[in-house]
Amino acid sequence: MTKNEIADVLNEIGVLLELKGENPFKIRAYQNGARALEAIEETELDRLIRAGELGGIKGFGDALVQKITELHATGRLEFYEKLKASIEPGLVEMLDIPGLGPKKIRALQAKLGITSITALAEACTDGRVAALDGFGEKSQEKILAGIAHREAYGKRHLWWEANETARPILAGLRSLPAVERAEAAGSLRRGMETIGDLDFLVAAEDSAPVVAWFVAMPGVQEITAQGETKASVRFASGLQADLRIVPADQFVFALHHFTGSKDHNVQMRQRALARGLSLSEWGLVPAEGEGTAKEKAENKALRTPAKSEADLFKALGLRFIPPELREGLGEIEAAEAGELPKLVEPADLRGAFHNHTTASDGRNTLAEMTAAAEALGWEYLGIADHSKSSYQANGLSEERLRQQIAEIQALNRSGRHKVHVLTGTECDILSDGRLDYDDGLLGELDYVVASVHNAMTQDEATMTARIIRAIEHPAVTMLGHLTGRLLLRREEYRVNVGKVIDAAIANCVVIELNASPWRLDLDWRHWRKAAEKGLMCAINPDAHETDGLAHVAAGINSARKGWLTAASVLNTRPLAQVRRWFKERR
Ligand code: DGT
Ligand code: CA
Ligand code: CA
Ligand code: ZN
Repeated sequence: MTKNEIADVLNEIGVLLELKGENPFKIRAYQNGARALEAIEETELDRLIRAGELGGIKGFGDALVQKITELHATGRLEFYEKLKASIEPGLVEMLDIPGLGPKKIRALQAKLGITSITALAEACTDGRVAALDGFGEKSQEKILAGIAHREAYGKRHLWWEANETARPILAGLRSLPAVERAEAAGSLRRGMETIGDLDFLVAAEDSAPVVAWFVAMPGVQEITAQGETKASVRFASGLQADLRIVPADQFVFALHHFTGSKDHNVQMRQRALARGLSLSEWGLVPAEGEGTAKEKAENKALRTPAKSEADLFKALGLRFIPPELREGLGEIEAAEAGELPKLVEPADLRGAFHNHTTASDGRNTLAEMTAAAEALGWEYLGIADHSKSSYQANGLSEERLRQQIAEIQALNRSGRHKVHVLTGTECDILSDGRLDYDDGLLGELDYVVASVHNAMTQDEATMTARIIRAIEHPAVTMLGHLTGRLLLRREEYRVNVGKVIDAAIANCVVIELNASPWRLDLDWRHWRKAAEKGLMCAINPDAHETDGLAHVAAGINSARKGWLTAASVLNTRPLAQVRRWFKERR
């Protein structure tokens, strides 16, 4: 196990112990242990364990040393597994509800005997929760809203997580001898930010072994449908997956159909009809004449052949439309006119600006983040740790930020890495729109990302004015996660996005496309129009650990859905041009 995974387990032990009402000192020992672990380098942990010197670190007692060593060596911990098994699963589930921590959950259990979310919903509806000490009407309402939200959104899944599930399934399908072609379709292929279910499409003459393999995959919790050429399954996460198997000559039409979106499909069918053709999942055939679309498609003389989707589009007088654009938002008109943009691609990125280290709430050190960026082949890595008002995220004081600047400059001078590290900050936009550091310090940085992290419930006019005030500050280079949404978890701030975009353009301020799979903020639906008006984008992973840098892939999806080309994305440019852009905008 890596040190970050070990730290996750320690943190979770802390939460579970708190749920059990254990001694606060014991709980804090795990929390502190996790934090201390996050702050040391991976290689340092290996060395300490090998040398038997882990106990020398402040805060690591014998019990902790034993547990870390066991996790590091085996990836498992008996103590943790027993602890988990000793707690009602319903109590652990309640932790997902905003506003409910271990203390409150314990109180609900102790005073009202509540051990499940269903029982909790009932108690809220009856008003029994509001009557408890430390709860009240407001918090009862909030809990009920949280439960409703969980039900409404619990059915969708983050693209990133859905893709992690889909990848091995696709590889598995492709490795079956019976399978000629296999693709993931649906919203996953279109790069939507959340996914209802997975859709797999396979070309095979003999479908039985494919269905048999699919329903017997590891992790399948339930088989919800099973037929000769299709099947549906559900995983423990609640995510469902559909499989369809078609003959090879139908594959392209089925792939196009099941990629969607519905709106795109409807417009494509209308276009086909206008040309006397009928387009369906079975094929492209003449609209006139005897028989259903399916029967016609089975007649080789009638159907239009297509080896790839490009052939299908071409048969309707269109350029190939990338799946991300297939939302029925003008892509067909653009394809007809030959005006589809050349969309930004993963390989275009040369770095990113908004990343954290252990100096604030990141889990990897500056050196580790830099090495990870280098491994990705990046030319530059921007460090933007939290500012001092974000004390919950261990934001940097002026003194610590100056230290970090010096540390980064020394790292760059050392020539140890090919990647150049840029000095930045994720500076809080205070509730009145002022910034969290003075102008002198901000001026010492390569760039400034300004973000809202508190007073998130301001009304629309106040929030909009607050953000625009920050944008108008000459030191601000870019705006972080404009709306503050957390997908499936937290709504956007009330903010007039259009006004903020106009202000950013007027002040030459970049708006980031925060690529964290939980954020994808600013939403792709705004980007096409904004970029046409001249807004500059930066695809920022907001990485809090080395693995987080890879999240730029999710940002690329959203950027492509927003019709963005490399020219509108600042971090596709070489370092020298980025520097010039920073300088000339002032
Ligand atoms: P999701 O799963 O909710 O994230 O979204 P999709 O787009 O993956 O939708 P899904 O799984 O229900 O169906 C996959 C594709 O199949 C969808 O994008 C378009 C196509 N499709 C499904 N039902 C219909 C329909 O009633 N009419 C048309 N034209 N296409 C459909
Ligand atoms: Ca789907
Ligand atoms: Ca589906
Ligand atoms: Zn932030």
